[in-house]
Amino acid sequence: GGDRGTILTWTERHRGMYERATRHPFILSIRGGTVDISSFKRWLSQDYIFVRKFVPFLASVLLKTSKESNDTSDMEIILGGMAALHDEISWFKKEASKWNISLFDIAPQNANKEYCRFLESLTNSEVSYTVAITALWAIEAIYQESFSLCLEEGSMTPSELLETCQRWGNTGFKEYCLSHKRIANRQLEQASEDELKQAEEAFLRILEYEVGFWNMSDGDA
Ligand code: HMH
Repeated sequence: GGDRGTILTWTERHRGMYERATRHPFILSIRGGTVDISSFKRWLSQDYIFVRKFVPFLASVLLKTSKESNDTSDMEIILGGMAALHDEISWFKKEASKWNISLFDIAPQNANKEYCRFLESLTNSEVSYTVAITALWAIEAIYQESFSLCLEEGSMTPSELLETCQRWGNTGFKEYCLSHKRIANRQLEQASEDELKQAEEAFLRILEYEVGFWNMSDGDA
């Protein structure tokens, strides 16, 4: 806790796991220019399924915001995320057609199913706004950190993957993630011990699910 913020304390406490989620071999292969395109296509297809399930999760966060937040600007931030998600779904369709992927007949893999089931469990009205916004921050921040690595100077990201990396690696998305982090830290500052425990637990589970998600790109998962 304290002035540094709970999120920073947790990312430091679980640094190893955090780095496994944000510097996964799949991401490093994009960054290094050696990515296997069939891995990329597998990731893209699975992520489309995930993003569709992410919509009701974000809607549940919006609902919790309206009921539990004391700061009216929170709602605008989440609502902005909803608009961005609408755009994202169109982008997935366009990107899939660029790679000749049909989005209609994709079977979700187990790691994806488990992650989506966890997302659904977070939509429960008994899950507090504090826990939900912490989870939302973690889910978005992992993608933001991962894909921004692929845009850093010296990275050798293939040009046909730059648009994907910019989708989550751009500065606007970084700002969006920082807004979630600020809200989460503010909520966690006032949270009970029990709620803190639940939020940290959700954070850890998300790190594990994200690693499992990246692992699917490998094809043997
Ligand atoms: C698996 N995690 C996964 N997919 C995403 N699109 C994001 C996070 C970010 O929205």
